Amino acid sequence: MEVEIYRMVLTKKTAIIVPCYNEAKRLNRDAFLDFLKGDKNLHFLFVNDGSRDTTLDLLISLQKANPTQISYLNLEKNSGKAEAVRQGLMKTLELDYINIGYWDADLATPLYAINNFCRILDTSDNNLVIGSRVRLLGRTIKRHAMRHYMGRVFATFASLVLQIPIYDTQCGAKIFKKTDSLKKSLKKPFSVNWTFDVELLARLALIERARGVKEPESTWVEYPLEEWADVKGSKVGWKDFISGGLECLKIFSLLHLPGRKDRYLASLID
Ligand SMILES: Nc1nc2c(ncn2[C@@H]2O[C@H](COP(=O)(O)OP(=O)(O)O)[C@@H](O)[C@H]2O)c(=O)[nH]1
Ligand SMILES: [Mg+2]
Repeated sequence: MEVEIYRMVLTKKTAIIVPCYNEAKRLNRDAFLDFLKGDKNLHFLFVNDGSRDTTLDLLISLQKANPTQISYLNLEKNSGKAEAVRQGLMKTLELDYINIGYWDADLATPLYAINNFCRILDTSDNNLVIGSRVRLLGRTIKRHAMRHYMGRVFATFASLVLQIPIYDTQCGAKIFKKTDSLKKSLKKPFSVNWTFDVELLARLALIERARGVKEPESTWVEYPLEEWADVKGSKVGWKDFISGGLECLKIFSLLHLPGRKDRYLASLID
């Protein structure tokens, strides 16, 4: 009994989008179901991104196992992670949630970090918590060396494009407070796919600055994760690193070429 009380974490109403593309083998059904027992205010919205395996069947069975806290959205055609996450976020923005985020299906970031992120959002003025894979003593960040170094190059580039000193844009664990700026930043499909996190942050920063909301530096928090692990079965490879660099250049052009920024901003807030 005491254990149950200890585990019960009452976050404000939170919805987490879990994008799924061919995740039938990797998705840990029990981990999601067990985690929900500890927080009745938490909801998972799985987005099946046109999977060609039995992911949809798995999501249907998950939803049946806990219909009040699990739902799914089925995209018939594979649209990429960016669009899958955007569709999921837009769906939950229409509903009554205070915190809205996304989490990779492979649980590279363990689910318990959701509690830590929400605690920050629920007890501060911060409106975004970003999972950050920083290798510090006492933390367990298991990342293949090559992916780590490629990731560091990319993250440095992304931070320069954003002109925000952010350490890790690419970790698939982020939770936002529901705000009008977030809604506006999801209005249009992203121009990029794997680096959509960078474009989403760029949009949020542009919109918030235009509205005179506090600078992102003072309302966003990077949370150094206690644990993170590269999970086998990633579909991201060398080619994606190169296309990620090209995508980042595209975001750079949207933000920094003369006249583009204003047009880009107008397309989001009009
Ligand atoms: N590869 C891939 N992943 C997708 C797609 N749509 C959604 N996802 C999800 O994006 C998340 C991250 O994928 P993963 O292959 O683990 O990428 P990595 O962790 O960056 O190596 C997982 O939850 C996938 O199921 C897609 O079109 N392709
Ligand atoms: Mg992964």
